[in-house]
Amino acid sequence: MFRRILVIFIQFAVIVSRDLSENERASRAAFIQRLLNKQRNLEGRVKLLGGSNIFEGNVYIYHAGRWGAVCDDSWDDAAAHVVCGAFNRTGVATHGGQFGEALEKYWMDDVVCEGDEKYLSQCVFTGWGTSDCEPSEAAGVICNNIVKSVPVNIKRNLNKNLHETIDTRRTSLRLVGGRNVNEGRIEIYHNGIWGSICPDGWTLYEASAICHHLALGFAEQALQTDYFGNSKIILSGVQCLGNETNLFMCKHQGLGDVTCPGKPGHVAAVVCTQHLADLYLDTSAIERTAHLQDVAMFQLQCAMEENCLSKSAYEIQKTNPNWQFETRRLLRFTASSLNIGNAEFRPYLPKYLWQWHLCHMHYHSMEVFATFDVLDTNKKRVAEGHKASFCLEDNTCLSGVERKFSCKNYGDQGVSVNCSDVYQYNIDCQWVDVTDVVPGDYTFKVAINPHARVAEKSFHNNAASCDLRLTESYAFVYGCKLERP
Ligand SMILES: *[C@@H]1O[C@H](CO)[C@@H](O)[C@H](O)[C@H]1NC(C)=O
Ligand SMILES: *[C@@H]1O[C@H](CO)[C@@H](O)[C@H](O)[C@H]1NC(C)=O
Ligand SMILES: *[C@@H]1O[C@H](CO)[C@@H](O)[C@H](O)[C@H]1NC(C)=O
Ligand SMILES: [Ca+2]
Repeated sequence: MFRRILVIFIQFAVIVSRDLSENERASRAAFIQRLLNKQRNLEGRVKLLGGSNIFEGNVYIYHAGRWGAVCDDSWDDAAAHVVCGAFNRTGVATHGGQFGEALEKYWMDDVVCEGDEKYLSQCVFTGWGTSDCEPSEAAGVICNNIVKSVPVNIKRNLNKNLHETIDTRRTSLRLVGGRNVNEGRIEIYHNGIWGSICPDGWTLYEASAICHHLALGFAEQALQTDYFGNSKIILSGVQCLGNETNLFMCKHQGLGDVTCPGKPGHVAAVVCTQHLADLYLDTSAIERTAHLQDVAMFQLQCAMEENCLSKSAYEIQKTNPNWQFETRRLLRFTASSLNIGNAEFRPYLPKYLWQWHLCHMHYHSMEVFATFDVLDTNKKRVAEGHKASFCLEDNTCLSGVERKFSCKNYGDQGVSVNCSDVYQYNIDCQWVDVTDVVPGDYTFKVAINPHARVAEKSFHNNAASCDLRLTESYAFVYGCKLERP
């Protein structure tokens, strides 16, 4: 029966296409054009499904003509911020298919956002369709009811230094509601009242300025919570670099009667400590070891699985039957970081969430531990390599210090005080794929703990910004300066 209908349908279709008039042809072409335009307009769009309204649900993103789900590995509130930003709202992340299993194949995995990206596709992720997640690992968001008055990316430009808008001699700061003097919500005294700080965009950078200001050491946690109680919010849009000695050196958006997106009752809070790790990136090791190497793609299969090559490599793999014999040009270098703090550096994820990577036969404990970028003179990124921490361990230690952390046998991961975690230039993925970069002068950037996921005493020694001269045959990296990621 079905077959018969099908046969009739095909005959019908053949007749129709044979007898198309010019007009019909034109209208059909227009229809296809509209379809293609629609696909192009939808590219990168997100929608939320499975929630009780259109502002919550599992996240689906449109790419290359179809909708796909997002896996919840590394999914957090910064990503939710980006998704909800499309509705001019803020939001929180949900995990483990809170709104049901993923209904489509995964388009994205290991998504790491800064929070101020305009589109989800601008965040770092493993690459379109590269995911080994189960349908139960769908990532979702719950966007808040509060409509943001100003989109995040515009807000950043409106910020002013706090010391320009307040009389710092009549303003003070205190922690309230903590279990001890080192923690609590932050209250600021202004115009005769003590008020709280809006927690929107509150990170370890802002928390660091608070702990420095109050002479309580360093920021261990930056919290957006009502756990320590709350009071009227009188300061919003606070943005710090993290090295300020007091809050007044930071930027802010509103003071007094302010609007604050986010969960009602939640305010900015901190936990300060005297004991923290502090990774110090060795710039001389980068300058000394950077060099080019041409490698055949058949030697890079593991690296391809871990997404360590640029997009063109994956296109070649798809379109060229002899892709194994193509070569990639890699800028290899050694990244070494010494813990100069007074506490161990421990991975962001607890051990049970570490991922076993079959190709390299070890666990990954932090999704993005380091980022490497090549920027042109307009600061446009022309090549990037992002690398999960293969494994954090004590590779070398100063004399008299014993190695404690080792990656062997599901060992504990971390970096001890006065020990270095070293990624030698000759290990897989310790490179930037510069195959598509034309010779010229560039900036080469390396950053460790780039999203400040793990607390450190200072983040201003976590990144190196270097000059890179690329010619047809060699690479020269020089003039590295330490800075914040
Ligand atoms: C978000 O705000 C911008 C600027 O105020 C506006 O142009 C845009 O239409 C708004 N979007 C939504 C979904 O409300
Ligand atoms: C903080 O770091 C920035 C560079 O990231 C620098 O320009 C500034 O002077 C530093 N501020 C302090 C107080 O050290
Ligand atoms: C680390 O090295 C510094 C400088 O060499 C030294 O002052 C400090 O005591 C060492 N700390 C530990 C825990 O070994
Ligand atoms: Ca550091």
